Amino acid sequence: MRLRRGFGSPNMAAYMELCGWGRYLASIYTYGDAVPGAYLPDIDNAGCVLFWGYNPSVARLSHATSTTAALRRGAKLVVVDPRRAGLASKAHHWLRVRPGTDAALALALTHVMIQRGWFDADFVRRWTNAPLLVRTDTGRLLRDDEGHYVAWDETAAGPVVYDPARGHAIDAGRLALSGAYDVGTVTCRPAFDLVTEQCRRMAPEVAEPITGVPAADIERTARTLWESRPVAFYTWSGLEQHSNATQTVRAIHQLYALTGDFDAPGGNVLFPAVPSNRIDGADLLPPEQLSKAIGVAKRPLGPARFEFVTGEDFYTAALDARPYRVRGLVNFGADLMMAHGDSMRGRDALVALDFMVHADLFMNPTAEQADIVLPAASAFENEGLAIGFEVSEVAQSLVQLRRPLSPPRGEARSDLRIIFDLATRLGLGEHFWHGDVDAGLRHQLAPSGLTLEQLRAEPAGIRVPVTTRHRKYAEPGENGVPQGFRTPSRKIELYSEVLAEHGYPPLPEFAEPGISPRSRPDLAERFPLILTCAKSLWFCETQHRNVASLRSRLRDPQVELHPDTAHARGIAAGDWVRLDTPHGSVRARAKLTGSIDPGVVCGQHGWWQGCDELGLPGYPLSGPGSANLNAVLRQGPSDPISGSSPLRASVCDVAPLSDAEPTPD
Ligand SMILES: Nc1nc2c(c(=O)[nH]1)N[C@H]1C(S)=C(S)[C@@H](COP(=O)(O)OP(=O)(O)OC[C@H]3O[C@@H](n4cnc5c(=O)[nH]c(N)nc54)[C@H](O)[C@@H]3O)O[C@H]1N2
Ligand SMILES: Nc1nc2c(c(=O)[nH]1)N[C@H]1C(S)=C(S)[C@@H](COP(=O)(O)OP(=O)(O)OC[C@H]3O[C@@H](n4cnc5c(=O)[nH]c(N)nc54)[C@H](O)[C@@H]3O)O[C@H]1N2
Ligand SMILES: [Mo]
Repeated sequence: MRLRRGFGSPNMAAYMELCGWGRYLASIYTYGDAVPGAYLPDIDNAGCVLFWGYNPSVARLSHATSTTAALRRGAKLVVVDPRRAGLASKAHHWLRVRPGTDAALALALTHVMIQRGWFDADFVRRWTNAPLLVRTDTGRLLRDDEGHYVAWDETAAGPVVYDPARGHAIDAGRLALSGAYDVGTVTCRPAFDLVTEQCRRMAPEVAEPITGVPAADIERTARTLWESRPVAFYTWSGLEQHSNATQTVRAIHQLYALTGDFDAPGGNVLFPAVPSNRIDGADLLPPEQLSKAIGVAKRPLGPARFEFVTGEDFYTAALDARPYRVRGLVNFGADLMMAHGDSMRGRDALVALDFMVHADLFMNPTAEQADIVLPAASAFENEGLAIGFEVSEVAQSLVQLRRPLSPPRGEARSDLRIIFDLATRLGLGEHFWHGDVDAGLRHQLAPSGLTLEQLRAEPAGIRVPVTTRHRKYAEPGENGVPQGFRTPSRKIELYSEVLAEHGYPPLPEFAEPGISPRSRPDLAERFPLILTCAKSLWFCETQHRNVASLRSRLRDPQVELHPDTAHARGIAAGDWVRLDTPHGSVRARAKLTGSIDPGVVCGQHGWWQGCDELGLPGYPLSGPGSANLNAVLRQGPSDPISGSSPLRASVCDVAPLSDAEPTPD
């Protein structure tokens, strides 16, 4: 980031829109902070853990371990996942949602909570913008002459102004959450009244045929969420790779706000951090470069606002010169072609570049397109500084400078070394401590009070005591007014005026996935099944198929399907099958599982590499013999806010691999 900004580019290309932007943007426009990115589930103290599109048994073992401990002490667990994966088998409620319909489920749960009074009305009045009045004529928040918000005082039966800088003029407990009120010539309703109405339209009986989750389970789950508070939640890539990703996570945030557990013990808490200096060069990018971020015109609230370019927009810039032609790429590790949908368009985009550098441990399909490949040393060959380990107060207090386990091989250098040397040769040495990596680390560490020497002497790490403060939003800020949240209203914004101003729905809504049997009946006959995907326990993303000890655990790409779906197509367990989408076919072995919906199949991305030691094949990037799921998925229609690609709710069919198509073995 520091090199990019020092160089002057506002364009960071990666794949955060496939596992991060949806929830980040949704929470920035709701809480003003990243939830769960920064506000993490306090699983150790939770009464109920909610995992939504997240399988920590594969993805993050520390969360799985603490959840198992929480279950042992009597906490409840709710898992929302189309598959009965990981902890879903231990969950009190496992909701088998149809891929991409999670927003409908969240709205239905919220409806039950509101209707039954299973929500923290006091918190909602005081800390969310639910009491603010919305004009029925324009659908926008009512403002007084000075531009301040207005709410309705139930006791005085009249309007009352809310100025974020001064706080509420009256006790917020008096503010109306429902009803219609005439203010001057306009009829207005508290935002919460609109939330209630919106959720009522998605009552459990309505949501059942959309989501596949029985109405009675929705009712029971809502009860558990309320009765087992505090609720701690986490969402991840199950919700990200969708055309409706941001609104879906907004709907979950709305639900979560109703519990009142935000930043409360056992809820989602911002754990303190050991103080350190920022080193991402935030001040180095000339401000005028920001408006040149690729994608900022198309999605002004999206990743480009934060200097990230989505894969889709990157390819379009490289191939179609929109908004301008991208000519060069300096890439550290990212296997863009394998990671993004439409791998072949990705290859064409990289080919169209004038110049590309790639730093990696191994050659991968993306690296093959580079003009220069720089060999990077692995994490195990480098020193690694970590200031805090995210998941709990205890983990956050640890600072570690990990020792290398062995020297780098050949000409390989650490990424830091490569970056510092590149910077120096580009004339940016002044921003890079003149090439001295240790000096950079010392700068980063300075506020912690620790030195590199102390850390080198204690390779297991040193603890710097930190203390968690809860409900920081209630702490007094200027003039003794509670500081609230980092949103325009300083409240949790159930109604987002920012979204409304940019033409997006101000309240979370469900939109059918862009490619599904319901939204594309024209495709449904030929491709009747819904295709989603999930990570593998044995490999990280598109890596590691070359490592014999891992590949021996999972030799071939897999697709999970229901036995009825398989039998109807003459497929037996372990058979090689052809996975057909509107964009082509790839192969995988059938894994039968009775717990998946017969209309849903789950594939794996990332298969390209062979394993010489086991004599197992690699697979072409696309075309006959390919096992690359992303060759037959597309980057659009993407999420209008985050630009996320619909990799987890598209359509397909499955067929036995015919004799004319030889299997890899
Ligand atoms: N072992 C291992 N660990 C990893 C990784 C890895 O590749 N391997 N990758 C790392 C990275 S980069 C990331 S981003 C994280 C991701 O971590 P996770 O998000 O936990 O990873 P997944 O298993 O892909 O997805 C979680 C669950 O989402 C479900 N899912 C699929 N579609 C939907 C849907 O429409 N709705 C809902 N509610 N659920 C759905 C899947 O069935 C899956 O069980 O893992 C990290 N950790
Ligand atoms: N269909 C589908 N597509 C997906 C996903 C999905 O669930 N389904 N998941 C998406 C997600 S969440 C992500 S994060 C992306 C992952 O996208 P990828 O880019 O495939 O990520 P990785 O496989 O983790 O690593 C890529 C490269 O980093 C290299 N590498 C490892 N360590 C280092 C290092 O220390 N330095 C350097 N320079 N290189 C290193 C590896 O050798 C590898 O070549 O894929 C996305 N694509
Ligand atoms: Mo990811």
